[in-house]
Amino acid sequence: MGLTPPAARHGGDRIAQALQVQGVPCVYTLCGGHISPILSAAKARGIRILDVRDEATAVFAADAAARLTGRPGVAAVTAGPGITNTITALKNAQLAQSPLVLLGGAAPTALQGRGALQDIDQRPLVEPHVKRFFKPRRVRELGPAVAEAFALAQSGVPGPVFVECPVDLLYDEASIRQWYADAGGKGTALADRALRWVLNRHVRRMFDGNAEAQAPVVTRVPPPQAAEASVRAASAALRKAERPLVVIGSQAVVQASQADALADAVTRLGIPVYLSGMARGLLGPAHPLQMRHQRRSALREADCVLLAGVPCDFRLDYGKHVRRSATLIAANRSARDARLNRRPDIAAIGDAGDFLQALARQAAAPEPPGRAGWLATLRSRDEAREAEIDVQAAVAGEFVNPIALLRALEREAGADAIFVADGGDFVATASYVLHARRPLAWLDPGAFGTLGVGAGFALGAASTQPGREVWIVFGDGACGFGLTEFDTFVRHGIPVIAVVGNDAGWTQIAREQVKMLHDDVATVLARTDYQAVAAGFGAEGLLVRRPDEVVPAMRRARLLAAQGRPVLVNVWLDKTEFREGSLSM
Ligand SMILES: Cc1ncc(C[n+]2csc(CCOP(=O)(O)OP(=O)(O)O)c2C)c(N)n1
Ligand SMILES: [Mg+2]
Repeated sequence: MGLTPPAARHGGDRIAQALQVQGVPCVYTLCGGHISPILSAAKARGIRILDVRDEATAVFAADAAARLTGRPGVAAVTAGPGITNTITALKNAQLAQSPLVLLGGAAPTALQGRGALQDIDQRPLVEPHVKRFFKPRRVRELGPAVAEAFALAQSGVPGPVFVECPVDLLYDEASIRQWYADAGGKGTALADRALRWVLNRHVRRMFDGNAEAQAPVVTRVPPPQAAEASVRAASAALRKAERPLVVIGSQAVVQASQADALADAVTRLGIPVYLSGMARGLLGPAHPLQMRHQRRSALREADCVLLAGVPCDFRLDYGKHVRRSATLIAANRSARDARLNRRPDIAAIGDAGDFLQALARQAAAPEPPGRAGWLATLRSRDEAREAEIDVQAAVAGEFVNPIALLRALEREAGADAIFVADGGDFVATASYVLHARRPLAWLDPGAFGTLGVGAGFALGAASTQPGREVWIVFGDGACGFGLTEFDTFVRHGIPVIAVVGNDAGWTQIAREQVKMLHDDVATVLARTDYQAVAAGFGAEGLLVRRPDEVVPAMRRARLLAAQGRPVLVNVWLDKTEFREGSLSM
C-alpha cells in the first residue's frame, strides 16, 4: 500500500487504482457492459475478480469479507437489474452495520432519463439502504468518490456506501469522444449542429481536469470513542453490582484486528458474558465466564447489564428481558440503538469494543465479594441445559437427529473453521449447539434475518481467509437461494463445505403455521437430491441418511475441501422438538 500505484489509464482504471490503494484483495461481481472497464482494470492491477451467478451473492460476499477483515468489502454490479438484484443483500448489510462499497453501473451521463438500456433512476431505489449515494459526473471525481466511500463505510456506524459509475466516465477519452461524435451525427441542419455543440461541451466537462487528477489517498478512520465520564460511571456501576452481566454483539468486533485484545479485556473484567452475532467465538470454545443458555433468566436476575454493541430489539424482547431496577449500560456507536426501546442509565456512545477495553483498564481492583455465587448459578444452569441437549441428541429416529449431526460437526470441523449460518430451525438449533471456536468464526445474517446469505457469505469468507475451513450450515429451504453458486465455487476453486439439514420443508414457518392455522400450505418441500445438483455443477456431493454415515461423510468432506474441492453434504433429518415454542417477530 505504500507503493505509488501505476497511473490510471481511464475512468474504470481510476476506480481500480482507488481500490488498489485501499488494499482490496477481491471484487465480487456479475458482469455487465456498463462495468467492464472497472473489472478489466481491477484484474490488471492484481485484484481478484470473483464473478458469481446472482448480484445478491456478490453483495453478501462483500458483506462477509468486511465482517471478517474489518475493511470494507467491494462488489460491482451492472446498471438497472444488476442493482435491483442487490437490494436485499444491501439492506441486510445496512442492518448488520457491515461496511461495504457497492460500485453500480449507470447509463451514459448524456442519456440518463432518455430511455437508454437499463436506465432507471437508481438513487431513490438505493439511497434508503446506504450511508451515501455518490454520483460522480466527471472522470476526475471517480477516484476521490471511491476513497470517500471507503472512509464513510467504516466511520461511525459502519454500513454500505454506493458509488454510481456512468459508463461514459469509464472508458478512455478518445473512445468516448468518438462515441459522442458518432451520436452527434453528420447532419448540417441548425438543430444537428446545436446538438454537436452541446455534446462536445458535455464531453469536455466530463474529462475536465482529468489529466491533473491525483492518485487517490487512503484516509484512516479512527473508531468513535465513548466519553471518559461514561467509562468511569460504567466502571463504578459494575464494581458495585452483585449480579453483573455483559452481552456482546457484532458491533463490538467491527475492528476485526482488535478481537484478541477484546477477548483479553473481557476476561479481565471477570463478569459473566453472553456473546451474539459476530462476537460468538470471541472467548474461544470454552471460557469460564461465557454462558450460552438461559440468557433471558440471567438478564432478568442481573442487577447491572452492559449491552456492548447490542440494541434492545426483538432479540432482547425490546428491552423487556432486562429487569426495570437493573442499571443498564449501553455501549454503542449509534446513539439511536443505545436508546432503542429503553433508555439506558449510562449511554456510552462510541466503539463498544474499545469501551470494553477501557473498562478493563479501570478494573484493576480485586473482584467484589459475592460474585462467585452468581457465576456458579449461571454456570450450573448452563450445564443443566447442555445435559438436556445431550438427551435430545440421543433420541433415535428414522434418519439423522439434527442435534447429533451438529454435535458431530462440532467435533469434526477444523480448529480454525468458520461457520456460515443460513436457514430456519436447523440453523437456530445450530446457534445453540455448534460453538464458534475463535473470534470471527461465525457468520449469520443479523437483524434482517434474510435467508439466502449462505453462498455469498461463504465466498466472502473463503476468499479472504484462505486456508481456513468454511462450513455453510444450510436449511434445505435456504440452500435453494444460492445453490447455483456451486458453479462459482467450482470455477474459482473455492473449497467450501455445505451441510444441508434436509427436513423436506420450511420447518420454522410450518411449525407455527400448522399449529395455529392447521394448514401446511406452501411450507412443504421434497427430499431433493441437493448433492446431485452440486455434483451437476462439478462439485462433490455426498448423501447422508443414517446416523452412522454422518462422521465418515464429514471426514470425507474435509479431505475433499483440503484438496480444493467444494462439497455439499445433504443430510436427511428427523423432526425434533428442540425449537418448540420459539417464535421470532
Ligand atoms: C428471504 C426470506 N424469505 C422468507 C423468510 C421466512 N422464513 C424464515 S425461516 C424460514 C424457513 C427456512 O427453512 P429451511 O431453510 O429449510 O430451515 P428449517 O426451518 O426447515 O430448518 C422462512 C421461509 C426469510 N426469513 N427470508
Ligand atoms: Mg428445512
